[in-house]
Amino acid sequence: MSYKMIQTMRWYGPNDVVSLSDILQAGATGVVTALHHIPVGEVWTSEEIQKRKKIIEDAGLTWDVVESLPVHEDIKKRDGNYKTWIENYKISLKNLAENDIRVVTYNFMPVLDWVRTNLDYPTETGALCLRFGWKEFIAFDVFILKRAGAENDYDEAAVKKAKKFFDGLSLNEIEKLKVSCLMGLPGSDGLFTTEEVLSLLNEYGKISPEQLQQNLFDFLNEITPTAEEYGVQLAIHPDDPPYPILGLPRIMSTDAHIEALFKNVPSKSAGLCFCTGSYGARRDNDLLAMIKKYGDRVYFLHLRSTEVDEEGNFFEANHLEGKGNLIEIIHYVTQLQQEQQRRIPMRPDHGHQMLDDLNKKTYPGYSAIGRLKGLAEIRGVEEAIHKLKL
Ligand code: CS2
Ligand code: MN
Repeated sequence: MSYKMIQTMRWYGPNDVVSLSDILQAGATGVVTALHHIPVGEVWTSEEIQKRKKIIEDAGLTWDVVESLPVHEDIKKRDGNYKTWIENYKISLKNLAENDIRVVTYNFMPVLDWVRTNLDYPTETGALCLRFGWKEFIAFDVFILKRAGAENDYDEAAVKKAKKFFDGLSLNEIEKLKVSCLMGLPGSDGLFTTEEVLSLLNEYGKISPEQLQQNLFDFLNEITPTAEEYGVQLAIHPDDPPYPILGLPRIMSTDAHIEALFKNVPSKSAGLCFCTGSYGARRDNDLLAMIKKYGDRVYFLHLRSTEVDEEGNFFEANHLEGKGNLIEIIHYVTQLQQEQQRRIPMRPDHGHQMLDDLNKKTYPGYSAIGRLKGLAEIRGVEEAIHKLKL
Protein backbone atom coordinates (compact mmCIF):
# COMPACT_ATOMS: atom_id res chain seq x y z
CA MET A 1 0.00 0.00 0.00
CA SER A 2 1.33 3.42 -0.78
CA TYR A 3 0.25 6.44 1.16
CA LYS A 4 -0.45 9.53 -0.90
CA MET A 5 -1.47 12.99 0.19
CA ILE A 6 -5.22 13.63 0.47
CA GLN A 7 -5.81 16.16 -2.28
CA THR A 8 -8.21 18.92 -1.38
CA MET A 9 -9.17 22.41 -2.37
CA ARG A 10 -10.59 25.13 -0.18
CA TRP A 11 -14.27 25.85 -0.63
CA TYR A 12 -15.84 28.92 0.95
CA GLY A 13 -19.29 27.35 1.08
CA PRO A 14 -22.48 27.69 -0.95
CA ASN A 15 -21.75 31.35 -1.83
CA ASP A 16 -18.34 30.59 -3.33
CA VAL A 17 -18.25 31.29 -7.09
CA VAL A 18 -16.02 28.24 -7.34
CA SER A 19 -18.44 25.33 -7.16
CA LEU A 20 -18.01 21.85 -5.74
CA SER A 21 -18.28 20.57 -9.29
CA ASP A 22 -15.32 22.80 -10.27
CA ILE A 23 -13.35 21.32 -7.39
CA LEU A 24 -14.22 17.78 -8.38
CA GLN A 25 -13.23 18.47 -11.99
CA ALA A 26 -9.94 19.93 -10.80
CA GLY A 27 -9.13 16.48 -9.47
CA ALA A 28 -9.48 17.01 -5.73
CA THR A 29 -11.20 14.31 -3.70
CA GLY A 30 -12.08 16.53 -0.80
CA VAL A 31 -12.58 20.03 0.45
CA VAL A 32 -11.42 22.21 3.25
CA THR A 33 -14.14 24.49 4.48
CA ALA A 34 -15.62 26.34 7.43
CA LEU A 35 -19.02 27.44 8.64
CA HIS A 36 -18.27 31.07 7.88
CA HIS A 37 -21.84 32.14 8.71
CA ILE A 38 -21.44 31.24 12.38
CA PRO A 39 -20.13 34.22 14.36
CA VAL A 40 -16.63 33.76 15.78
CA GLY A 41 -16.82 32.17 19.22
CA GLU A 42 -20.26 30.56 18.81
CA VAL A 43 -20.69 26.78 18.86
CA TRP A 44 -20.72 24.87 15.59
CA THR A 45 -23.72 22.64 16.18
CA SER A 46 -23.85 19.09 14.93
CA GLU A 47 -26.85 20.04 12.84
CA GLU A 48 -25.01 22.83 10.99
CA ILE A 49 -21.99 20.58 10.47
CA GLN A 50 -24.17 17.78 9.08
CA LYS A 51 -25.94 20.16 6.72
CA ARG A 52 -22.64 21.32 5.23
CA LYS A 53 -21.22 17.82 5.14
CA LYS A 54 -24.22 16.55 3.19
CA ILE A 55 -23.84 19.22 0.51
CA ILE A 56 -20.20 18.25 0.09
CA GLU A 57 -20.84 14.52 0.00
CA ASP A 58 -23.78 14.87 -2.38
CA ALA A 59 -21.31 16.50 -4.78
CA GLY A 60 -19.04 13.44 -4.60
CA LEU A 61 -16.43 14.97 -2.28
CA THR A 62 -15.40 14.57 1.35
CA TRP A 63 -14.95 17.24 4.03
CA ASP A 64 -11.41 16.50 5.15
CA VAL A 65 -10.28 19.57 7.04
CA VAL A 66 -11.86 22.50 8.85
CA GLU A 67 -10.22 25.80 7.97
CA SER A 68 -10.63 27.66 10.12
CA LEU A 69 -12.35 27.11 13.41
CA PRO A 70 -11.58 30.72 14.29
CA VAL A 71 -10.22 31.69 17.67
CA HIS A 72 -12.04 34.61 19.28
CA GLU A 73 -9.93 37.73 19.90
CA ASP A 74 -10.83 37.49 23.61
CA ILE A 75 -8.99 34.14 23.74
CA LYS A 76 -5.91 35.69 22.12
CA LYS A 77 -6.00 38.56 24.58
CA ARG A 78 -7.24 36.39 27.43
CA ASP A 79 -9.80 38.88 28.52
CA GLY A 80 -13.55 39.48 28.17
CA ASN A 81 -15.54 36.28 27.69
CA TYR A 82 -12.58 34.10 26.81
CA LYS A 83 -13.66 31.29 29.16
CA THR A 84 -17.01 30.96 27.40
CA TRP A 85 -15.37 30.98 23.97
CA ILE A 86 -12.96 28.24 25.05
CA GLU A 87 -15.81 26.06 26.31
CA ASN A 88 -17.61 26.67 23.01
CA TYR A 89 -14.47 25.76 21.10
CA LYS A 90 -14.33 22.40 22.88
CA ILE A 91 -17.98 21.69 22.05
CA SER A 92 -17.34 22.53 18.38
CA LEU A 93 -14.36 20.14 18.34
CA LYS A 94 -16.50 17.38 19.82
CA ASN A 95 -19.32 18.03 17.33
CA LEU A 96 -16.89 17.96 14.41
CA ALA A 97 -15.28 14.73 15.59
CA GLU A 98 -18.67 13.09 16.05
CA ASN A 99 -19.26 13.88 12.40
CA ASP A 100 -15.88 12.34 11.47
CA ILE A 101 -14.09 15.61 10.78
CA ARG A 102 -10.88 15.45 12.73
CA VAL A 103 -8.37 17.91 11.30
CA VAL A 104 -8.96 21.46 12.49
CA THR A 105 -6.93 24.46 11.35
CA TYR A 106 -6.79 27.78 13.16
CA ASN A 107 -4.40 30.66 13.57
CA PHE A 108 -3.36 32.88 16.43
CA MET A 109 -2.73 36.12 14.52
CA PRO A 110 -4.12 39.18 16.28
CA VAL A 111 -6.67 41.28 14.37
CA LEU A 112 -5.60 40.47 10.82
CA ASP A 113 -5.38 37.05 9.18
CA TRP A 114 -3.11 37.58 6.15
CA VAL A 115 -1.71 40.84 4.74
CA ARG A 116 -0.83 41.75 1.15
CA THR A 117 -0.35 45.10 -0.53
CA ASN A 118 -1.30 44.01 -4.06
CA LEU A 119 -4.12 41.62 -4.85
CA ASP A 120 -3.69 41.75 -8.62
CA TYR A 121 0.03 41.97 -9.25
CA PRO A 122 0.88 40.96 -12.83
CA THR A 123 3.33 38.07 -13.23
CA GLU A 124 5.48 37.70 -16.35
CA THR A 125 2.74 35.78 -18.16
CA GLY A 126 -0.07 38.23 -17.45
CA ALA A 127 -1.62 36.03 -14.76
CA LEU A 128 -2.16 37.94 -11.52
CA CYS A 129 -0.81 37.10 -8.09
CA LEU A 130 -0.81 38.37 -4.51
CA ARG A 131 2.18 40.41 -3.41
CA PHE A 132 3.55 42.11 -0.30
CA GLY A 133 5.76 45.18 -0.81
CA TRP A 134 7.36 47.15 2.03
CA LYS A 135 7.19 50.49 0.25
CA GLU A 136 3.45 50.05 -0.22
CA PHE A 137 2.91 48.69 3.26
CA ILE A 138 4.79 51.51 4.98
CA ALA A 139 2.81 54.01 2.90
CA PHE A 140 -0.38 52.39 4.17
CA ASP A 141 0.75 52.22 7.79
CA VAL A 142 2.32 55.67 8.13
CA PHE A 143 0.35 57.83 5.68
CA ILE A 144 -3.07 56.18 5.26
CA LEU A 145 -3.75 54.51 8.59
CA LYS A 146 -1.56 57.05 10.39
CA ARG A 147 -0.89 54.62 13.26
CA ALA A 148 0.71 56.51 16.15
CA GLY A 149 4.48 55.99 16.19
CA ALA A 150 4.39 53.81 13.05
CA GLU A 151 7.35 55.61 11.48
CA ASN A 152 9.55 54.45 14.37
CA ASP A 153 9.07 50.83 13.31
CA TYR A 154 10.95 51.38 10.04
CA ASP A 155 14.26 52.90 9.08
CA GLU A 156 14.33 56.45 7.82
CA ALA A 157 15.28 55.61 4.25
CA ALA A 158 12.38 53.17 3.97
CA VAL A 159 9.89 55.78 5.24
CA LYS A 160 11.27 58.32 2.77
CA LYS A 161 10.86 55.89 -0.08
CA ALA A 162 7.31 55.13 1.03
CA LYS A 163 6.50 58.85 1.23
CA LYS A 164 7.70 59.41 -2.30
CA PHE A 165 5.60 56.50 -3.48
CA PHE A 166 2.56 57.71 -1.53
CA ASP A 167 2.84 61.23 -2.92
CA GLY A 168 2.59 59.81 -6.43
CA LEU A 169 -0.67 57.93 -5.78
CA SER A 170 -4.07 59.12 -7.01
CA LEU A 171 -7.05 59.05 -4.64
CA ASN A 172 -8.25 55.86 -6.31
CA GLU A 173 -4.88 54.23 -5.87
CA ILE A 174 -4.82 55.20 -2.21
CA GLU A 175 -8.23 53.61 -1.72
CA LYS A 176 -7.13 50.48 -3.55
CA LEU A 177 -4.00 50.16 -1.42
CA LYS A 178 -6.07 50.56 1.73
CA VAL A 179 -8.57 47.90 0.67
CA SER A 180 -5.74 45.51 -0.31
CA CYS A 181 -3.98 45.91 3.02
CA LEU A 182 -7.17 45.33 5.00
CA MET A 183 -8.58 42.47 2.95
CA GLY A 184 -7.26 39.90 5.42
CA LEU A 185 -9.23 41.45 8.24
CA PRO A 186 -11.82 38.75 8.89
CA GLY A 187 -15.14 40.03 7.61
CA SER A 188 -13.43 42.80 5.65
CA ASP A 189 -14.84 43.95 2.36
CA GLY A 190 -13.23 47.32 2.42
CA LEU A 191 -15.82 48.71 4.78
CA PHE A 192 -13.67 49.11 7.85
CA THR A 193 -12.81 52.70 8.64
CA THR A 194 -9.25 53.56 9.63
CA GLU A 195 -10.58 54.53 13.10
CA GLU A 196 -12.05 51.05 13.56
CA VAL A 197 -8.82 49.41 12.53
CA LEU A 198 -6.77 51.64 14.82
CA SER A 199 -8.99 50.80 17.75
CA LEU A 200 -8.67 47.05 17.05
CA LEU A 201 -4.89 47.43 16.91
CA ASN A 202 -4.91 49.47 20.08
CA GLU A 203 -6.44 46.65 22.07
CA TYR A 204 -3.16 44.78 21.65
CA GLY A 205 -1.12 47.75 22.84
CA LYS A 206 -0.08 46.19 26.09
CA ILE A 207 0.27 42.58 24.98
CA SER A 208 3.87 41.51 24.46
CA PRO A 209 4.82 38.64 22.13
CA GLU A 210 5.69 36.58 25.25
CA GLN A 211 2.23 37.20 26.67
CA LEU A 212 0.48 36.32 23.42
CA GLN A 213 2.57 33.16 23.18
CA GLN A 214 1.61 32.22 26.74
CA ASN A 215 -2.05 32.84 25.88
CA LEU A 216 -1.70 30.40 22.98
CA PHE A 217 -0.12 27.75 25.20
CA ASP A 218 -2.82 28.21 27.84
CA PHE A 219 -5.56 27.96 25.22
CA LEU A 220 -4.06 24.78 23.79
CA ASN A 221 -3.49 23.16 27.16
CA GLU A 222 -7.15 23.79 27.89
CA ILE A 223 -8.51 22.33 24.64
CA THR A 224 -6.06 19.48 23.96
CA PRO A 225 -7.69 17.08 26.46
CA THR A 226 -10.90 17.40 24.40
CA ALA A 227 -8.96 17.03 21.16
CA GLU A 228 -7.29 13.90 22.49
CA GLU A 229 -10.51 12.41 23.74
CA TYR A 230 -12.12 12.79 20.33
CA GLY A 231 -9.05 12.14 18.17
CA VAL A 232 -8.88 15.66 16.74
CA GLN A 233 -5.67 16.97 15.19
CA LEU A 234 -5.23 20.70 15.72
CA ALA A 235 -3.19 22.39 13.02
CA ILE A 236 -1.96 25.91 13.66
CA HIS A 237 -1.44 28.08 10.59
CA PRO A 238 1.65 30.33 10.64
CA ASP A 239 1.62 34.11 10.65
CA ASP A 240 1.30 35.52 7.17
CA PRO A 241 3.59 37.36 6.60
CA PRO A 242 5.80 35.74 9.25
CA TYR A 243 7.02 38.84 11.08
CA PRO A 244 5.51 41.61 13.21
CA ILE A 245 3.35 44.14 11.38
CA LEU A 246 1.34 47.16 12.50
CA GLY A 247 2.92 46.89 15.93
CA LEU A 248 1.15 43.57 16.56
CA PRO A 249 2.90 40.71 18.34
CA ARG A 250 3.60 37.61 16.19
CA ILE A 251 4.26 34.21 17.63
CA MET A 252 4.06 31.56 14.93
CA SER A 253 6.60 32.63 12.33
CA THR A 254 9.81 30.69 12.93
CA ASP A 255 11.38 27.38 13.90
CA ALA A 256 11.92 28.76 17.41
CA HIS A 257 8.21 29.52 17.71
CA ILE A 258 7.29 25.96 16.73
CA GLU A 259 9.85 24.54 19.12
CA ALA A 260 8.45 26.63 21.98
CA LEU A 261 4.93 25.46 21.18
CA PHE A 262 5.84 21.78 21.39
CA LYS A 263 7.83 22.34 24.57
CA ASN A 264 4.96 24.07 26.32
CA VAL A 265 2.07 22.04 24.95
CA PRO A 266 2.88 18.38 25.49
CA SER A 267 -0.22 16.89 23.82
CA LYS A 268 0.38 15.35 20.41
CA SER A 269 -3.02 16.60 19.34
CA ALA A 270 -1.44 20.03 18.90
CA GLY A 271 0.29 20.08 15.54
CA LEU A 272 0.98 22.19 12.49
CA CYS A 273 -0.61 23.36 9.32
CA PHE A 274 2.69 23.54 7.48
CA CYS A 275 2.14 26.43 5.06
CA THR A 276 5.18 26.58 2.82
CA GLY A 277 4.05 29.89 1.35
CA SER A 278 3.79 31.65 4.72
CA TYR A 279 6.88 30.22 6.41
CA GLY A 280 8.74 30.61 3.10
CA ALA A 281 8.25 34.38 3.07
CA ARG A 282 11.13 34.60 5.57
CA ARG A 283 14.52 33.97 4.06
CA ASP A 284 15.85 32.53 7.33
CA ASN A 285 13.19 29.79 7.43
CA ASP A 286 14.66 26.61 5.93
CA LEU A 287 11.44 24.87 4.91
CA LEU A 288 12.93 21.45 4.27
CA ALA A 289 14.85 21.42 7.56
CA MET A 290 11.72 22.56 9.40
CA ILE A 291 9.41 19.95 7.95
CA LYS A 292 11.99 17.25 8.62
CA LYS A 293 12.27 18.34 12.21
CA TYR A 294 8.53 18.50 12.87
CA GLY A 295 7.24 16.01 10.29
CA ASP A 296 5.30 13.86 12.71
CA ARG A 297 3.38 16.87 13.96
CA VAL A 298 2.37 18.04 10.48
CA TYR A 299 -1.35 17.39 10.20
CA PHE A 300 -2.13 19.55 7.18
CA LEU A 301 -0.12 20.95 4.29
CA HIS A 302 -0.57 24.23 2.45
CA LEU A 303 1.56 23.95 -0.66
CA ARG A 304 2.50 27.13 -2.47
CA SER A 305 5.65 29.09 -3.05
CA THR A 306 6.82 32.63 -2.44
CA GLU A 307 9.58 34.54 -4.21
CA VAL A 308 11.30 36.90 -1.80
CA ASP A 309 13.81 39.62 -2.72
CA GLU A 310 16.64 41.11 -0.61
CA GLU A 311 14.35 43.78 0.82
CA GLY A 312 11.83 41.21 1.98
CA ASN A 313 9.20 42.05 -0.64
CA PHE A 314 7.54 38.89 -1.87
CA PHE A 315 5.04 37.64 -4.40
CA GLU A 316 3.28 34.32 -4.76
CA ALA A 317 5.21 32.40 -7.41
CA ASN A 318 4.13 29.47 -9.56
CA HIS A 319 3.85 26.46 -7.28
CA LEU A 320 7.02 24.73 -8.45
CA GLU A 321 9.08 27.92 -8.68
CA GLY A 322 10.22 30.48 -6.08
CA LYS A 323 11.62 29.65 -2.67
CA GLY A 324 9.06 27.03 -1.76
CA ASN A 325 11.27 24.08 -2.63
CA LEU A 326 8.07 22.15 -3.22
CA ILE A 327 9.62 19.23 -5.08
CA GLU A 328 11.95 18.47 -2.16
CA ILE A 329 9.13 19.00 0.31
CA ILE A 330 6.80 16.62 -1.53
CA HIS A 331 9.61 14.08 -1.78
CA TYR A 332 10.10 14.23 1.96
CA VAL A 333 6.36 14.08 2.63
CA THR A 334 6.18 10.94 0.48
CA GLN A 335 8.79 9.22 2.67
CA LEU A 336 7.15 10.46 5.85
CA GLN A 337 3.76 9.11 4.85
CA GLN A 338 5.16 5.65 4.06
CA GLU A 339 7.13 5.55 7.31
CA GLN A 340 4.20 6.62 9.41
CA GLN A 341 1.57 4.87 7.31
CA ARG A 342 -0.68 7.87 7.15
CA ARG A 343 -2.01 10.26 4.57
CA ILE A 344 -1.61 13.98 5.13
CA PRO A 345 -4.26 16.26 3.68
CA MET A 346 -2.91 19.00 1.43
CA ARG A 347 -4.28 21.85 -0.59
CA PRO A 348 -2.69 24.10 -3.18
CA ASP A 349 -2.83 27.19 -1.00
CA HIS A 350 -3.74 30.02 -3.41
CA GLY A 351 -3.18 30.14 -7.14
CA HIS A 352 -2.73 32.81 -9.77
CA GLN A 353 -5.75 34.50 -11.28
CA MET A 354 -5.62 33.55 -14.95
CA LEU A 355 -7.55 32.77 -18.14
CA ASP A 356 -11.33 32.99 -17.69
CA ASP A 357 -10.89 33.76 -14.02
CA LEU A 358 -9.45 37.17 -14.90
CA ASN A 359 -13.03 38.29 -15.42
CA LYS A 360 -14.42 36.77 -12.24
CA LYS A 361 -14.51 38.13 -8.75
CA THR A 362 -13.23 35.47 -6.38
CA TYR A 363 -11.67 35.50 -2.93
CA PRO A 364 -8.12 36.82 -3.36
CA GLY A 365 -5.88 33.84 -4.13
CA TYR A 366 -8.82 31.47 -4.50
CA SER A 367 -9.79 31.52 -8.16
CA ALA A 368 -10.36 28.04 -9.64
CA ILE A 369 -8.00 27.72 -12.58
CA GLY A 370 -4.78 28.85 -10.90
CA ARG A 371 -5.37 26.47 -8.03
CA LEU A 372 -6.25 23.67 -10.45
CA LYS A 373 -2.89 24.29 -12.14
CA GLY A 374 -1.10 24.21 -8.77
CA LEU A 375 -2.86 21.01 -7.77
CA ALA A 376 -2.06 19.37 -11.11
CA GLU A 377 1.62 20.25 -10.82
CA ILE A 378 1.84 19.03 -7.23
CA ARG A 379 0.02 15.84 -8.08
CA GLY A 380 2.35 15.28 -11.04
CA VAL A 381 5.36 15.53 -8.77
CA GLU A 382 3.88 13.14 -6.22
CA GLU A 383 2.83 10.60 -8.84
CA ALA A 384 6.29 10.67 -10.43
CA ILE A 385 7.95 10.09 -7.07
CA HIS A 386 5.72 7.08 -6.44
CA LYS A 387 5.91 5.61 -9.91
CA LEU A 388 9.67 5.94 -10.22
CA LYS A 389 10.18 4.97 -6.56
CA LEU A 390 12.37 8.03 -6.04
C1 CS2 B 1 -4.94 31.04 4.33
C2 CS2 B 1 -5.16 31.63 5.70
O1 CS2 B 1 -5.71 32.27 2.54
C3 CS2 B 1 -4.79 32.10 3.31
O2 CS2 B 1 -3.75 32.73 3.30
O3 CS2 B 1 -3.84 30.22 4.30
O4 CS2 B 1 -6.12 32.61 5.63
C4 CS2 B 1 -5.60 30.54 6.63
O5 CS2 B 1 -6.81 30.03 6.18
C5 CS2 B 1 -5.82 30.93 8.04
O6 CS2 B 1 -4.80 31.72 8.52
C6 CS2 B 1 -5.94 29.69 8.89
O7 CS2 B 1 -6.50 29.99 10.10
MN1 MN C 1 -1.57 29.02 4.10
